[in-house]
Amino acid sequence: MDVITFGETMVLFTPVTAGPLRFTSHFQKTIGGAESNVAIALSRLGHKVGWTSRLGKDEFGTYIRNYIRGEGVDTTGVVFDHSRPTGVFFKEQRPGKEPNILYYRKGSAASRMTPSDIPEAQIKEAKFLHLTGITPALSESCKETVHHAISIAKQNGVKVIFDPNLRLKLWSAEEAREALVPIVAQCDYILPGLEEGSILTGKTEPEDIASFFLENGSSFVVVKLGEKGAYFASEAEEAHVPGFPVTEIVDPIGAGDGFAAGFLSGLLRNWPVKEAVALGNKVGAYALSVAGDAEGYPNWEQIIKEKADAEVLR
Ligand code: KDG
Repeated sequence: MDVITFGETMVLFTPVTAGPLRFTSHFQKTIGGAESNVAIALSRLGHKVGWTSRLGKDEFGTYIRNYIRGEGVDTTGVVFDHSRPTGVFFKEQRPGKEPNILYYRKGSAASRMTPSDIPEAQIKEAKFLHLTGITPALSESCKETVHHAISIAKQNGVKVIFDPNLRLKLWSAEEAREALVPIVAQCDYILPGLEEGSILTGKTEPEDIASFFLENGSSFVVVKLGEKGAYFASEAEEAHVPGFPVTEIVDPIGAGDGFAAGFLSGLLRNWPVKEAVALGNKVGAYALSVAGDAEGYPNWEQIIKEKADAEVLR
Protein backbone atom coordinates (compact mmCIF):
# COMPACT_ATOMS: atom_id res chain seq x y z
CA MET A 1 0.00 0.00 0.00
CA ASP A 2 1.39 3.42 -0.95
CA VAL A 3 -1.16 5.59 0.86
CA ILE A 4 -3.94 4.92 3.35
CA THR A 5 -6.57 7.55 4.13
CA PHE A 6 -9.89 7.74 5.94
CA GLY A 7 -12.71 10.22 6.43
CA GLU A 8 -16.32 10.95 5.64
CA THR A 9 -17.61 10.65 2.08
CA MET A 10 -21.16 11.74 1.33
CA VAL A 11 -23.52 11.50 -1.59
CA LEU A 12 -23.29 14.81 -3.45
CA PHE A 13 -26.33 16.24 -5.23
CA THR A 14 -25.49 18.96 -7.73
CA PRO A 15 -28.46 20.89 -9.17
CA VAL A 16 -28.62 20.83 -12.95
CA THR A 17 -29.69 24.50 -12.94
CA ALA A 18 -28.29 27.45 -10.97
CA GLY A 19 -30.18 29.32 -8.28
CA PRO A 20 -31.75 28.68 -4.87
CA LEU A 21 -32.43 25.02 -4.14
CA ARG A 22 -36.12 25.65 -3.49
CA PHE A 23 -36.55 26.23 -7.24
CA THR A 24 -34.39 23.32 -8.37
CA SER A 25 -35.98 20.06 -9.38
CA HIS A 26 -33.19 18.12 -11.12
CA PHE A 27 -29.95 17.00 -9.53
CA GLN A 28 -26.92 14.98 -10.58
CA LYS A 29 -25.90 12.39 -8.03
CA THR A 30 -22.26 11.63 -7.35
CA ILE A 31 -20.00 11.43 -4.31
CA GLY A 32 -17.79 13.90 -2.44
CA GLY A 33 -15.32 13.56 0.38
CA ALA A 34 -11.88 15.13 0.65
CA GLU A 35 -10.07 11.89 1.58
CA SER A 36 -11.80 9.72 -1.02
CA ASN A 37 -11.07 12.43 -3.61
CA VAL A 38 -7.37 12.05 -2.79
CA ALA A 39 -7.64 8.25 -2.91
CA ILE A 40 -9.38 8.29 -6.31
CA ALA A 41 -6.89 10.76 -7.77
CA LEU A 42 -3.95 8.68 -6.49
CA SER A 43 -5.41 5.50 -7.92
CA ARG A 44 -5.77 7.18 -11.33
CA LEU A 45 -2.13 8.25 -11.06
CA GLY A 46 -1.18 4.59 -10.69
CA HIS A 47 -0.70 4.19 -6.93
CA LYS A 48 -1.93 1.55 -4.49
CA VAL A 49 -4.25 3.33 -2.12
CA GLY A 50 -6.73 2.40 0.59
CA TRP A 51 -9.67 4.47 1.85
CA THR A 52 -11.81 3.64 4.81
CA SER A 53 -14.77 5.06 6.66
CA ARG A 54 -17.99 4.19 8.46
CA LEU A 55 -20.93 4.26 6.04
CA GLY A 56 -24.64 3.77 6.60
CA LYS A 57 -25.89 0.26 5.79
CA ASP A 58 -28.16 1.86 3.21
CA GLU A 59 -28.35 2.44 -0.55
CA PHE A 60 -26.13 5.53 -0.38
CA GLY A 61 -23.50 3.73 1.68
CA THR A 62 -23.34 0.90 -0.85
CA TYR A 63 -23.22 3.41 -3.72
CA ILE A 64 -20.26 5.26 -2.18
CA ARG A 65 -18.31 2.05 -1.42
CA ASN A 66 -18.94 0.71 -4.94
CA TYR A 67 -17.98 4.01 -6.59
CA ILE A 68 -14.67 4.28 -4.72
CA ARG A 69 -13.91 0.57 -5.14
CA GLY A 70 -14.69 0.95 -8.85
CA GLU A 71 -11.87 3.51 -9.05
CA GLY A 72 -9.41 0.82 -7.95
CA VAL A 73 -9.15 1.98 -4.33
CA ASP A 74 -8.93 -0.70 -1.60
CA THR A 75 -12.12 -0.32 0.47
CA THR A 76 -11.84 -3.53 2.49
CA GLY A 77 -11.57 -1.56 5.75
CA VAL A 78 -15.01 0.11 5.35
CA VAL A 79 -17.41 -0.51 8.24
CA PHE A 80 -21.19 -0.49 7.58
CA ASP A 81 -23.32 0.93 10.36
CA HIS A 82 -26.86 -0.45 10.75
CA SER A 83 -28.17 2.37 12.90
CA ARG A 84 -26.79 5.59 11.36
CA PRO A 85 -27.35 6.97 7.85
CA THR A 86 -24.83 7.93 5.18
CA GLY A 87 -24.42 11.73 4.99
CA VAL A 88 -25.46 13.76 1.96
CA PHE A 89 -24.66 17.27 0.75
CA PHE A 90 -25.73 19.71 -1.94
CA LYS A 91 -23.80 22.25 -3.99
CA GLU A 92 -26.14 25.18 -4.67
CA GLN A 93 -24.88 26.81 -7.87
CA ARG A 94 -24.39 30.58 -7.72
CA PRO A 95 -23.23 31.99 -11.07
CA GLY A 96 -19.98 33.91 -10.76
CA LYS A 97 -19.45 32.74 -7.17
CA GLU A 98 -18.26 29.57 -5.45
CA PRO A 99 -21.12 27.12 -4.87
CA ASN A 100 -22.94 27.22 -1.54
CA ILE A 101 -22.37 23.93 0.30
CA LEU A 102 -25.25 22.51 2.33
CA TYR A 103 -24.44 19.53 4.55
CA TYR A 104 -26.89 16.94 5.89
CA ARG A 105 -24.34 14.94 7.87
CA LYS A 106 -24.96 15.54 11.59
CA GLY A 107 -25.21 12.15 13.33
CA SER A 108 -24.09 10.35 10.15
CA ALA A 109 -22.45 6.93 10.30
CA ALA A 110 -19.05 8.49 9.55
CA SER A 111 -19.39 10.91 12.45
CA ARG A 112 -19.46 7.81 14.71
CA MET A 113 -16.05 6.53 13.58
CA THR A 114 -13.98 5.24 16.49
CA PRO A 115 -10.33 4.18 16.83
CA SER A 116 -11.35 0.52 16.49
CA ASP A 117 -12.65 1.22 12.94
CA ILE A 118 -9.14 1.98 11.73
CA PRO A 119 -7.34 -0.77 9.76
CA GLU A 120 -4.11 -0.77 11.77
CA ALA A 121 -2.43 -3.34 9.52
CA GLN A 122 -3.02 -1.15 6.45
CA ILE A 123 -1.55 1.90 8.19
CA LYS A 124 1.50 -0.08 9.31
CA GLU A 125 2.28 -1.25 5.79
CA ALA A 126 1.60 2.08 4.04
CA LYS A 127 4.25 4.59 3.02
CA PHE A 128 1.99 7.57 3.87
CA LEU A 129 -1.04 8.14 6.06
CA HIS A 130 -3.18 10.96 4.63
CA LEU A 131 -5.54 12.87 6.93
CA THR A 132 -7.61 16.03 6.78
CA GLY A 133 -8.92 18.52 9.32
CA ILE A 134 -12.50 17.64 8.35
CA THR A 135 -12.46 14.37 10.33
CA PRO A 136 -11.66 15.85 13.78
CA ALA A 137 -14.46 18.40 13.18
CA LEU A 138 -17.08 15.65 12.94
CA SER A 139 -17.12 14.46 16.57
CA GLU A 140 -14.96 13.70 19.61
CA SER A 141 -14.68 10.03 18.57
CA CYS A 142 -13.54 11.08 15.09
CA LYS A 143 -10.92 13.35 16.67
CA GLU A 144 -9.71 10.45 18.84
CA THR A 145 -9.58 8.26 15.73
CA VAL A 146 -7.30 10.77 14.00
CA HIS A 147 -4.95 10.87 17.03
CA HIS A 148 -4.95 7.08 17.22
CA ALA A 149 -4.10 6.71 13.52
CA ILE A 150 -1.25 9.21 13.84
CA SER A 151 0.21 7.30 16.78
CA ILE A 152 0.13 4.00 14.84
CA ALA A 153 1.81 5.72 11.89
CA LYS A 154 4.50 7.26 14.07
CA GLN A 155 5.27 3.98 15.86
CA ASN A 156 5.77 2.34 12.47
CA GLY A 157 7.77 4.99 10.63
CA VAL A 158 4.86 5.86 8.31
CA LYS A 159 4.91 9.51 7.14
CA VAL A 160 1.80 11.53 7.94
CA ILE A 161 0.50 14.11 5.47
CA PHE A 162 -2.18 16.50 6.68
CA ASP A 163 -4.45 18.90 4.82
CA PRO A 164 -6.22 21.24 7.28
CA ASN A 165 -9.28 21.55 4.97
CA LEU A 166 -10.86 24.02 7.36
CA ARG A 167 -14.66 23.75 7.16
CA LEU A 168 -16.15 26.66 9.09
CA LYS A 169 -19.63 25.22 8.62
CA LEU A 170 -18.59 22.38 10.91
CA TRP A 171 -16.90 24.36 13.71
CA SER A 172 -15.66 27.83 14.64
CA ALA A 173 -12.17 29.10 13.78
CA GLU A 174 -11.37 29.02 17.50
CA GLU A 175 -12.42 25.37 17.90
CA ALA A 176 -10.55 24.44 14.73
CA ARG A 177 -7.33 26.10 15.94
CA GLU A 178 -7.54 24.40 19.32
CA ALA A 179 -8.03 20.96 17.79
CA LEU A 180 -5.83 21.20 14.71
CA VAL A 181 -2.65 22.90 15.93
CA PRO A 182 -1.75 19.91 18.21
CA ILE A 183 -2.54 17.50 15.36
CA VAL A 184 -0.46 19.44 12.87
CA ALA A 185 2.48 19.36 15.29
CA GLN A 186 2.62 15.56 14.92
CA CYS A 187 2.42 15.46 11.11
CA ASP A 188 5.35 15.40 8.69
CA TYR A 189 3.81 17.20 5.69
CA ILE A 190 1.24 20.02 6.04
CA LEU A 191 -0.71 21.39 3.05
CA PRO A 192 -2.69 24.49 4.09
CA GLY A 193 -4.37 26.91 1.71
CA LEU A 194 -3.37 30.54 2.31
CA GLU A 195 -6.62 31.50 4.03
CA GLU A 196 -6.85 28.48 6.31
CA GLY A 197 -3.12 28.77 7.05
CA SER A 198 -3.78 32.36 8.19
CA ILE A 199 -6.69 31.31 10.38
CA LEU A 200 -4.65 28.56 12.03
CA THR A 201 -1.45 30.54 12.56
CA GLY A 202 -2.52 34.19 12.76
CA LYS A 203 0.07 34.99 10.01
CA THR A 204 -0.73 36.33 6.57
CA GLU A 205 2.34 35.66 4.41
CA PRO A 206 3.02 32.15 3.04
CA GLU A 207 6.60 32.26 4.38
CA ASP A 208 5.40 33.10 7.91
CA ILE A 209 2.68 30.45 7.81
CA ALA A 210 5.24 27.85 6.75
CA SER A 211 7.70 28.97 9.49
CA PHE A 212 4.96 28.63 12.12
CA PHE A 213 4.30 25.00 11.17
CA LEU A 214 8.01 24.17 10.84
CA GLU A 215 8.68 25.60 14.30
CA ASN A 216 5.74 23.57 15.63
CA GLY A 217 7.08 20.17 14.63
CA SER A 218 6.30 19.61 10.93
CA SER A 219 9.16 18.88 8.57
CA PHE A 220 7.64 20.09 5.28
CA VAL A 221 4.96 22.69 4.53
CA VAL A 222 3.28 23.61 1.25
CA VAL A 223 1.07 26.70 1.26
CA LYS A 224 -1.37 26.50 -1.67
CA LEU A 225 -1.88 29.84 -3.40
CA GLY A 226 -4.60 29.07 -5.96
CA GLU A 227 -3.80 30.36 -9.44
CA LYS A 228 -0.43 31.66 -8.14
CA GLY A 229 0.71 28.08 -7.49
CA ALA A 230 2.30 27.14 -4.18
CA TYR A 231 5.08 28.04 -1.77
CA PHE A 232 6.94 25.22 -0.03
CA ALA A 233 9.46 25.18 2.78
CA SER A 234 11.47 22.68 4.80
CA GLU A 235 14.67 22.96 6.85
CA ALA A 236 16.64 22.32 3.67
CA GLU A 237 14.92 24.42 0.99
CA GLU A 238 12.10 26.76 0.07
CA ALA A 239 10.64 27.98 -3.23
CA HIS A 240 7.59 29.30 -5.05
CA VAL A 241 6.25 26.97 -7.72
CA PRO A 242 4.05 28.68 -10.36
CA GLY A 243 0.45 27.60 -10.89
CA PHE A 244 -0.68 25.48 -13.80
CA PRO A 245 -2.52 27.62 -16.40
CA VAL A 246 -6.29 27.08 -16.42
CA THR A 247 -8.65 28.39 -19.10
CA GLU A 248 -12.02 27.93 -17.40
CA ILE A 249 -12.98 27.37 -13.78
CA VAL A 250 -16.25 25.45 -13.48
CA ASP A 251 -15.94 24.59 -9.78
CA PRO A 252 -12.88 24.98 -7.50
CA ILE A 253 -13.97 22.28 -5.02
CA GLY A 254 -11.72 19.25 -5.18
CA ALA A 255 -8.64 21.20 -6.36
CA GLY A 256 -6.91 21.03 -2.96
CA ASP A 257 -7.44 17.26 -2.84
CA GLY A 258 -6.05 16.99 -6.37
CA PHE A 259 -3.02 18.94 -5.17
CA ALA A 260 -2.48 16.50 -2.29
CA ALA A 261 -2.70 13.52 -4.67
CA GLY A 262 -0.34 15.00 -7.26
CA PHE A 263 2.16 16.03 -4.58
CA LEU A 264 2.03 12.57 -2.98
CA SER A 265 2.43 10.96 -6.39
CA GLY A 266 5.62 12.99 -6.95
CA LEU A 267 6.96 11.98 -3.52
CA LEU A 268 6.15 8.31 -4.15
CA ARG A 269 8.07 8.53 -7.43
CA ASN A 270 11.03 10.03 -5.52
CA TRP A 271 10.87 13.21 -7.59
CA PRO A 272 12.62 16.35 -6.31
CA VAL A 273 10.08 18.13 -4.06
CA LYS A 274 9.80 21.09 -6.41
CA GLU A 275 8.57 18.76 -9.16
CA ALA A 276 6.23 17.00 -6.74
CA VAL A 277 4.70 20.40 -5.86
CA ALA A 278 4.37 21.21 -9.59
CA LEU A 279 2.55 17.90 -10.16
CA GLY A 280 0.27 18.82 -7.25
CA ASN A 281 -0.55 22.12 -8.95
CA LYS A 282 -1.28 20.31 -12.19
CA VAL A 283 -3.57 17.61 -10.77
CA GLY A 284 -5.38 20.28 -8.71
CA ALA A 285 -5.94 22.33 -11.88
CA TYR A 286 -7.64 19.40 -13.58
CA ALA A 287 -10.32 19.37 -10.87
CA LEU A 288 -11.37 22.92 -11.78
CA SER A 289 -12.81 21.93 -15.13
CA VAL A 290 -15.77 19.89 -13.81
CA ALA A 291 -18.71 20.52 -11.46
CA GLY A 292 -18.09 17.35 -9.42
CA ASP A 293 -15.20 16.85 -6.99
CA ALA A 294 -13.30 13.92 -8.46
CA GLU A 295 -14.45 13.51 -12.05
CA GLY A 296 -11.75 15.79 -13.46
CA TYR A 297 -8.66 14.09 -11.97
CA PRO A 298 -6.30 12.85 -14.70
CA ASN A 299 -4.91 9.38 -15.38
CA TRP A 300 -1.15 8.94 -15.34
CA GLU A 301 -1.25 8.40 -19.13
CA GLN A 302 -2.69 11.92 -19.56
CA ILE A 303 0.09 13.40 -17.45
CA ILE A 304 2.75 11.58 -19.47
CA LYS A 305 1.16 12.54 -22.79
CA GLU A 306 0.95 16.22 -21.85
CA LYS A 307 4.56 16.20 -20.71
CA ALA A 308 5.64 14.69 -24.05
CA ASP A 309 3.49 17.19 -26.03
CA ALA A 310 4.98 20.12 -24.08
CA GLU A 311 8.50 18.88 -24.83
CA VAL A 312 7.72 18.66 -28.58
CA LEU A 313 6.43 22.25 -28.53
CA ARG A 314 9.55 23.54 -26.76
O1 KDG B 1 -12.41 18.95 -0.59
C1 KDG B 1 -13.69 18.68 -1.11
C2 KDG B 1 -14.59 18.33 0.01
O2 KDG B 1 -14.78 19.45 0.81
C3 KDG B 1 -15.95 17.87 -0.40
O3 KDG B 1 -15.86 16.73 -1.18
C4 KDG B 1 -16.86 17.57 0.74
O4 KDG B 1 -15.48 16.28 2.17
C5 KDG B 1 -16.22 17.22 2.02
C6 KDG B 1 -16.44 18.10 3.15
O5 KDG B 1 -16.47 17.56 4.24
O6 KDG B 1 -16.57 19.30 2.97
